[in-house]
Amino acid sequence: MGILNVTPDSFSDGGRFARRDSALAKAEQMSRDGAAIIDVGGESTRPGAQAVGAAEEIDRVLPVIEALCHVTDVPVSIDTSKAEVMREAVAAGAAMINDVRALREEGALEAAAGLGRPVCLMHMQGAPRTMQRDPAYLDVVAEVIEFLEDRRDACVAAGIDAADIVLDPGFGFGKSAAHNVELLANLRQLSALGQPLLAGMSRKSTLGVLTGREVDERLPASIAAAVIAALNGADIVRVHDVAETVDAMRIVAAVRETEAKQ
Ligand code: PT1
Repeated sequence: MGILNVTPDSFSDGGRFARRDSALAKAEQMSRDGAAIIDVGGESTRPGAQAVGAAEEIDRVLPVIEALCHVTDVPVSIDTSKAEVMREAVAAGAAMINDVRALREEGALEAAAGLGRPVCLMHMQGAPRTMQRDPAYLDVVAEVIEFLEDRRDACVAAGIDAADIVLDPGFGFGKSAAHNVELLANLRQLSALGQPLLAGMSRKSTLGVLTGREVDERLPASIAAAVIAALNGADIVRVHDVAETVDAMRIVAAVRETEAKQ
């Protein structure tokens, strides 16, 4: 899954057409590089980020999703927590809903159930603006599993097909570096829920803590994290650097195939 941020801080703003064209060019490159999904997001949810209104979010992502769905067959995922954005994005062609708040916002669960698209449910402790202040758990792995199981069950009760539910531990969302490492090491335990897993660690601050590297120097660490996630059961990895990660996943796949034959 290639990341396509359509937030003001991700573009040196030359206006909305420049924003749309620049996003499209990036998406087309990711699809040539082998992305299986392109994840379009108009709300920054990284630590410290401010909330954004639905109208502003729609204004950012809709032109990109519309244009993108015309020029590529790669499924587009909409990274949002808002019911209205989900509806508009799916009407414009989005194939999947990725919600870092696991459909807990008002109306989101009903909207997603009505749209009949696969959903990704992510774990987060707190809210983006404040979640890194003092993240605390008794047992981070057990608590993330319990949360995801509850949200999965709520989605099934609301009418979402269990086969359409992807789960994500939410690396970096209300978690210390040690919490994130513990989740990565124990990702296999989440497979017991029986759902596909998504992992997103690309360029995140935990990789900075572990390597001492700035955000634009975290590609090797990001690839290592993606490989470990894949070996520990992740079905989808959400990344900035698609070409490099696809190469790494080819090695994982080759080893997997050999193991399966033994
Ligand atoms: C994610 C994810 C996401 N991450 C899913 N969607 C972000 N399903 C946005 C940092 O510590 O992991 N899974 N959508 C981006 N969020 C962050 C969080 C970015 C933490 C950076 C950090 O640097």
